[in-house]
Amino acid sequence: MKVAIIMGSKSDWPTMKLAADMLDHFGIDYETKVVSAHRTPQLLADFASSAHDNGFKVIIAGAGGAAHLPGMTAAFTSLPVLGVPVQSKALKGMDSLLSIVQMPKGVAVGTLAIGEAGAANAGLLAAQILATSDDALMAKIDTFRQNQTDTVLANPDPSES
Ligand code: RP5
Repeated sequence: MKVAIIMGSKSDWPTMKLAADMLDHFGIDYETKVVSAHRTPQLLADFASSAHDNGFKVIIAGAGGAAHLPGMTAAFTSLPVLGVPVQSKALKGMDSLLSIVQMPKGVAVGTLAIGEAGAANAGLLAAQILATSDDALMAKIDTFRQNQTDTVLANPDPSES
């Protein structure tokens, strides 16, 4: 497994599935797991501190509300951690975003957008990180981006479907 997709609760899966879908698109191996900073803190410590030895290259961590999972994961590993603020009911994900993005200097989390766009882009960014040492994967990402550009340019009229 090259990428770990962890999340604070099963309820995060409909959002975090978009990260998995993106990795599927590029044929990248990944593992998905519920790891909660608050409900299973020892599991988080064990998982994050052994992630490098277990072969992971990138960790995507999604959580909502008081979203400490990405930051605490980054505290236990030097692997790149991509944080996805899951949209919360009470504060629409602003709580998640601010909990994840304001890391203290010296411990980095790459924070993505709130919700599904952030999850999909976390998968894309993980692929781009892996592609720095994988030319075939870089070519797949170039193709993905070109297809996206071509689709927009081929459909310039916003009133047509
Ligand atoms: C966080 O609390 C999870 O990441 C989730 O977004 C939120 C709510 O969790 P549940 O109460 O739905 O399990 O830890």
